[in-house]
Amino acid sequence: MTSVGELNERFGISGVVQIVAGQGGLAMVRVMTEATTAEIYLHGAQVTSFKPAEAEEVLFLSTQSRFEDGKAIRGGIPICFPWFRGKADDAKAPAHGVVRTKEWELTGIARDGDAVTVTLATENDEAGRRWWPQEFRVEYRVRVGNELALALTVVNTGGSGMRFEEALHTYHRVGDAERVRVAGLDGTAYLDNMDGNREKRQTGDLKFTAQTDNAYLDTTEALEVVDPVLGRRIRTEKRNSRTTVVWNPWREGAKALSDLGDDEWRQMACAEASNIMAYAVELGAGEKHTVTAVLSVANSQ
Ligand code: TA6
Repeated sequence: MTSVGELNERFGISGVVQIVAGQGGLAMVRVMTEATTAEIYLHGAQVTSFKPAEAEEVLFLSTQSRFEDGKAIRGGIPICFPWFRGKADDAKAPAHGVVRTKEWELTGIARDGDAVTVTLATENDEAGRRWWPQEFRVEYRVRVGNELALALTVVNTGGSGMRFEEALHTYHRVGDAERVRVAGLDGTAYLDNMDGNREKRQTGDLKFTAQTDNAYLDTTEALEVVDPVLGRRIRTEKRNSRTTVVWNPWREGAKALSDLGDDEWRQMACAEASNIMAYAVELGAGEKHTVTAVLSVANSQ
C-alpha cells in the first residue's frame, strides 16, 4: 500500500489538493479551492465531505462511523457494487457489495479551472472473488467544483456476460428529516422495503414520517432534497440510472445501527442514483457502463 507521503508527493497540488491521513489513519484526498472544499477517502473511494463556498456541508457523516479496512464508512457517498442491499443468493455476503470496504487506487488528480477532478479505480481481487467470481474494473471520477459531479464506470474485463447492481448511496445532510421533502418522484412506482417490497405509487413529494426504504422504479428524473431548516435544496441530476432509492432509518433503525448516533437519523436523508433489482445492468465481455450523478445546492429561503 502506498504511503500518504508518497501519494501526496505524486498527486498533491500545492495549496489546492493534499493527501493526508484522515480518520483511522486512512488515506484521504482533501480538496480546497476558492469554490469549494471536499474530502475523499481512498477507502471505498468514498466522498465524505462536499462544501461549496457559500453553502453549509452538503453530506452527512456519522460521528460514530468506523474508519477501518473491511468496514463501511457511515455517511458521505458509499459506492454499492456489484449488488445492492443483501446478496440475493448468499445471506453471508457483505451488504452492498465488495468495493465500499476496501482501499481503491488513486489514479489521478487534475485541475480544470476552479474545479479539481480526482480519479480512482479498483478491480476484483481474491477477497471479492470469494463472493463474486467475475472480473471487473471500476473507475470513479469525482469532479469537485461548485457542483459535485460523480461518474462511475464499470468495465466487464471478464470473458463472459455480467449482471450487476450499483448505487451512489448519497447521505444528504439535512436540518431535520421530519421537515424535509424529496421532490422528483411524484407518480413513480416504488417497492416499499418496509412493507415486504409491496409495489406502491408515490403521490406528490416524499415526506419522512417513519422508517423509510423505497426503491423507485424506471425513473430517470432529477431529485431534490428540499430542506426548510437549512433553507436549501440539494439537487441530483442523474444519467444512466433507472432507479432511485430513498432511505431514512428513523428512530428504531438508528438505534439498531452501532455506527449511527441514536438521534443522527434527523440529520440525514439518503436519495440515491442507482440501478437495482429489475433494472440491474447487463454487460457483455469487454463492455462498459457509466452512471453519473451531479449534486448542486441552491438556497431556498
Ligand atoms: O439505501 C437503503 C438501504 O439499502 C437500506 O435498506 C439500509 O440497509 C441502508 O441501505 C444502509 O445499508 P448499510 O449496509 O450501509 O447499513
